[in-house]
Amino acid sequence: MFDTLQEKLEGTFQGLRSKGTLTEADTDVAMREIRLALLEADVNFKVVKTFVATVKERLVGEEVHKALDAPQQIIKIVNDELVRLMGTGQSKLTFSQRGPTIILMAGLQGSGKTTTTAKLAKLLKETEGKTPALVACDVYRPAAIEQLKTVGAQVGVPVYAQGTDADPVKIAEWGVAEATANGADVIIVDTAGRLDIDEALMAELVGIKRAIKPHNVLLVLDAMTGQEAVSVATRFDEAVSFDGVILTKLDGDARGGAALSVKSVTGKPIKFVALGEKLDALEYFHPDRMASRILGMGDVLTLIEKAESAFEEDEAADMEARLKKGQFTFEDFLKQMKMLKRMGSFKSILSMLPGIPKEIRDIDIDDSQMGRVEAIVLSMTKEERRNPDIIDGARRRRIAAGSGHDVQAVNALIKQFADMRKMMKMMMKGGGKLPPGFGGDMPGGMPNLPSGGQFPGLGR
Ligand SMILES: Nc1nc2c(ncn2[C@@H]2O[C@H](COP(=O)(O)OP(=O)(O)OP(=O)(O)O)[C@@H](O)[C@H]2O)c(=O)[nH]1
Ligand SMILES: [Mg+2]
Repeated sequence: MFDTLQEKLEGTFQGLRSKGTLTEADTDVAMREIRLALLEADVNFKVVKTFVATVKERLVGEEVHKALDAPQQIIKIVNDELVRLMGTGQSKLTFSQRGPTIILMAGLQGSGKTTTTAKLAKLLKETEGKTPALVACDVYRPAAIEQLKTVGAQVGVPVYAQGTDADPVKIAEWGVAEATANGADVIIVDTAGRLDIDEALMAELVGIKRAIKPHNVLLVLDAMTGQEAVSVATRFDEAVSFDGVILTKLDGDARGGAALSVKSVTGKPIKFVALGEKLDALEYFHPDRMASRILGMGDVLTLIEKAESAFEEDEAADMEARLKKGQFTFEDFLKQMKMLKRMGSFKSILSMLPGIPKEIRDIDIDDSQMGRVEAIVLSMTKEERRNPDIIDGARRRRIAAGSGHDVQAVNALIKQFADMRKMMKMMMKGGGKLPPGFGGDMPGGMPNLPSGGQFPGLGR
């Protein structure tokens, strides 16, 4: 699903992440790529235009978050805006307070109404503990009623049908009454498909709607039809007015345009998505999850969120200032370790970062090593942590004894720390940022983890 879009955006973000800082030109290129990717994914051009404008505006105006570097900012904003585009929050069905909840299904021929009717019954039965029933109002195709009976049986819900001679409006009224009498608390009415917006059939749909007063009119849209789906939605809305959309066939090579445009163009939320022919392939629609799926980087976003919450902005600014002056101390180091711990194990952090070679992901990083380093640093006095230069032989022996490690371990840690400080100072003098990668991207300069080895005491 969304493969092309995902690939394109992934490429764009990969390019961004390989840079430490972004120039205005970098950002322009990225925005152009995002715009093209969306257009190619068949997103309505007006939607794309507004989308790109909003992202740009936020990039310029946004208070820059300290814990995020420029590429991360863009990813976060694009993600936020994708979520907003598809609707904020999950959109639920309206359940009736008194009597059964009635759902009317509408849509073009072959969009997936009948299949989805059964899927929805199954979903509501299983996740909401409902007792659904189905009503067959498609009298134009003899096989349609049989089809609904078959899928209904497969999901274990009764199907109310009267054959092909009766009037669909009458069938709907009768079916709802019967199903109610028999104890159904959700009644889903399947209707005939239209090849195109057909006046007579549309009038019939309006008639059914008037007769049974559904709590939810759901439009079933085939995501494979791309932008066409959006114009279908607009026209259906004008004719019958619906409450929400079910997007089907998202498992195919749908380019995603419909998912991304329909809410924005019609104002009606996507309530469910269907991802296959099987009767359990229906899911509630979560805009946030869909955005991560499209960006193909749910994990990166999780990481960004974690970094945001773990790192106090003031702390970061403080640390950065000291770092620039070459005054990074064991105290700062301790703070960073605490932050790292809050974010999870080294390994889980590595696994969340994109672009980390597999060999490095697979390195067995022992978090207890971190514990050892911490123990040594904690055995230092405040004075020693602030001013490592005073740590002479006697002090080293005391620290070793206090931390339960030998003097060699203390020596190694202090040496590596000194090297790291020298390196940071050099880089800061060069006016540059720390090297890209996790460490370098964090203000305050985490030692550069992915390229390994620099973490004092880890012995690599
Ligand atoms: N791959 C895939 N196929 C689907 C999905 N939903 C429905 N289909 C298939 O699409 C075809 C049409 O589905 P139906 O449920 O008969 O569509 P309909 O809207 O009831 O069609 P009419 O009654 O003719 O208007 C069937 O072959 C379904 O199996 C989906 O999410 N993914
Ligand atoms: Mg059908």
